[in-house]
Amino acid sequence: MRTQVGIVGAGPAGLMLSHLLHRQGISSVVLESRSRDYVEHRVRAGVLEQGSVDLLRATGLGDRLDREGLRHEGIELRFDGESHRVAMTELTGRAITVYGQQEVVKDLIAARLAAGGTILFSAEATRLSGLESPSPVVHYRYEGRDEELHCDFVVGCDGFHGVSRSAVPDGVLHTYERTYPFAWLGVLAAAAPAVDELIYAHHERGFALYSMRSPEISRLYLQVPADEDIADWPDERIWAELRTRLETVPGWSLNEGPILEKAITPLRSFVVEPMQWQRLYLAGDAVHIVPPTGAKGMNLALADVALLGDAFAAWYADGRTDLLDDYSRTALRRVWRAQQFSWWMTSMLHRLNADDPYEAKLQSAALRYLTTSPAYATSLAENYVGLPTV
Ligand code: RFL
Ligand code: PHB
Repeated sequence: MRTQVGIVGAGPAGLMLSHLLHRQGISSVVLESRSRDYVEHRVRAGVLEQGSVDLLRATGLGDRLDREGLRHEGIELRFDGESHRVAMTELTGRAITVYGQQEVVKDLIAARLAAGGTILFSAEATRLSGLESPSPVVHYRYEGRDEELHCDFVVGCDGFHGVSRSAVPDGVLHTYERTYPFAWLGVLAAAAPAVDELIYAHHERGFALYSMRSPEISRLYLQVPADEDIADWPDERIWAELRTRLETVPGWSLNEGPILEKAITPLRSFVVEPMQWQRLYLAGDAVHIVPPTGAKGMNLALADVALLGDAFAAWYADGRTDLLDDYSRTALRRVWRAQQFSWWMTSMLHRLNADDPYEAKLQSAALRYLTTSPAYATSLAENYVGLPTV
């Protein structure tokens, strides 16, 4: 098979890139190791920055998003038995939209297939070759056979555990990394959210987050130790811990309901530089991971491929190489801004070290400062809703 841009991975990055290229008249094929049903039901991110919403709308993907997405103009911080609202829209003029990642993925798949696009599901890329030539190849397994996808460029959008990054020879890429001694236990529950806005709670037993997906579905997270086993968390234990960490404000209580899904995700900060080698471009979780506390992962994936869409358009229209050459440098500015913000939010809100009361005092001081200083609160707000330029 031959195409102009070969894309590995049908997450938000790969699908959005294929959609953007199609709008520029550039052909692409997306190879995805999982089934369509699997990727459309994988519960992950939920927060879209203003810039991501603008991109989805501008490219014809705003209909269901505008009907079902929940626009939020603030978030709530809970700590030391108090609650404080960060008025994001008042402070920045911008807002976030809560709309599940799997809904973005469903909309993108539907748009690509309606436009005659090619997404091969259950097609696992096994290796890349010829990246130094004008005609690189993605080798993949499909329906029990070894196949080849020949293209002009390969874009690795295959997430943290993908194969694309490893096609770059040793010594070219630099890795910057931090692992945290804790993870998030996330649940999806059939319970009406008890609030209109997200609650980020700092508690002596650990961080908790109250989020949502719709007027009927709540999404909740608990900080747990990194090596925690989900089998040790029966539903009743999860609700009890959520009540302890979130019901710290008089007169406020959670709505409970059947737990539909639960999983534990380790927290990690990770960046690989540069984001390109020869005819291979890397985007999204394949080259950078942020801890979810800043809600940046999916937004960064979309921002990367927005740059790539323009860069390929310039190359195919006029043979211009400047945008492709600048891709890594330009993308990394936003990546590192998000790294710093996500690390800061994570450090401020989690239980870091039980033996170090000094750290807990610093966290309280930072949280209190957010409630009294519009400048500090604006810094949080403008990063959270997404900076237009970085
Ligand atoms: P994805 O979504 O991981 O997609 C990669 C795709 O590549 C496929 N793949 C392969 N396909 C073919 N051949 C191979 N060899 C392949 N190897 C892998 C995989 O099956 C998959 O379909 O990466 P992408 O597109 O870069 O998107 C990144 C986002 O998924 C991720 O950053 C976010 O989910 C992170 N994240 C959040 N981001 C936000 O912006 N806001 C949030 O509120 C937010 N919350 C979260 C999150 C991630 C979480 N988890 C579970 C990791 C909350 C959680 C709990
Ligand atoms: C979510 O709704 O899944 C969510 C919201 C905010 C975060 C992370 C995840 O910071």
